[in-house]
Amino acid sequence: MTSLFSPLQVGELKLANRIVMAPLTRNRSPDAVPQDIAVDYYTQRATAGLIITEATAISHQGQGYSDVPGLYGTEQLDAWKRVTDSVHAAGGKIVVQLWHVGRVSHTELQPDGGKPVAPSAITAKTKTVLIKDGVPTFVETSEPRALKAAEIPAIVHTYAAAARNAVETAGFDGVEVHAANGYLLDQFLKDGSNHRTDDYGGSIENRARFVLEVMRAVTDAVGGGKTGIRLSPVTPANDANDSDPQPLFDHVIRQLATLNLAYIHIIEGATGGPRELPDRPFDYEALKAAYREAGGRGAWMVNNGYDQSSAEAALKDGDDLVAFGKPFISNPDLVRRLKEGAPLNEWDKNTFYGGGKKGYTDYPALKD
Ligand code: 8OZ
Repeated sequence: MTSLFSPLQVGELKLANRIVMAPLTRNRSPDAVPQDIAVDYYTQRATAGLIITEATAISHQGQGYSDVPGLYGTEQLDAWKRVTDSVHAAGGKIVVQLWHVGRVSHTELQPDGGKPVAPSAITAKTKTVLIKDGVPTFVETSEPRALKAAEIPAIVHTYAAAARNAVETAGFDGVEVHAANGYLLDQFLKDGSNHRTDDYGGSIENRARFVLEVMRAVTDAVGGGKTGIRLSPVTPANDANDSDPQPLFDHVIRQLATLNLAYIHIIEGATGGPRELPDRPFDYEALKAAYREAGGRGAWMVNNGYDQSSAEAALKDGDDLVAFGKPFISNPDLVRRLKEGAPLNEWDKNTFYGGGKKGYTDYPALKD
């Protein structure tokens, strides 16, 4: 019988179990460079079937928070290589999450202090984090400017270049395109943030064009078997909103089915909140069925507030992988703890974002 501890071939990746470490923003990379403590942090968690790194900017323009890592400079790539070498030596698999925040940014974080970019010049009703003198401070996001259609091909190219560098230079086993949580690609998908009247706005086909161009470019660069995508059909995170998400994501998932992806990663409900939202209903089973009907064979990964018993129930319902977030922050050996039925360490949310080892690499593993 399949359990969380059964291995699974996911695209080109052979995973030891079905327990995935979800991407978790930790704001401990000054100048966008992961530090030595990041090597320890990820290595401590290498028994996860798959580690998905924290969201990692594909370009300076794609940055929206202080001290989040990047993939666009030699020093960043070299630092990530130390992480991947160490995770591999510990027997783990690790993919990097490719991130462009779009309008969820601040002029202070942008090249030359410019406006963040977005599908339309609509400010997100959300906050970002600037770290000042080591203290994380929440600030309103800045007013963005609408991207010109002529600027989009360069961003598509930047995603592909980041993917290629991630695999060829930084040694990642693959990449996950972050198309969730109200960031750039999600902003294009959803009509609350996309008011464009060109080929990238209006109809569902037009709003989905950008993310599908990115997915084709990334899979051309590194192969579908090394590529996943994260979607969040109804999350309100970062002011994301669509008037009719079911047909939108039905279209997206059917197109993705043609790309031979390693996996599809779905955030159910509100990111970090309830999986069911009464005012934003969504049929995830129908989404999965549409993917399979359209020929999609990638692994189906679910995320958001799962525990061991709901995760086992998800596998029974035909999901393939379950991503755990906060439990992995406080339990480096989460896989072993679940397997042995051992108690879990509690997490301290005061040390989620920013800082050093405390709340990062000092959560204890079980003793032998
Ligand atoms: C928490 C804080 C900052 C960013 C996401 C990348 O929600 C994030 C993120 C989460 O996807």
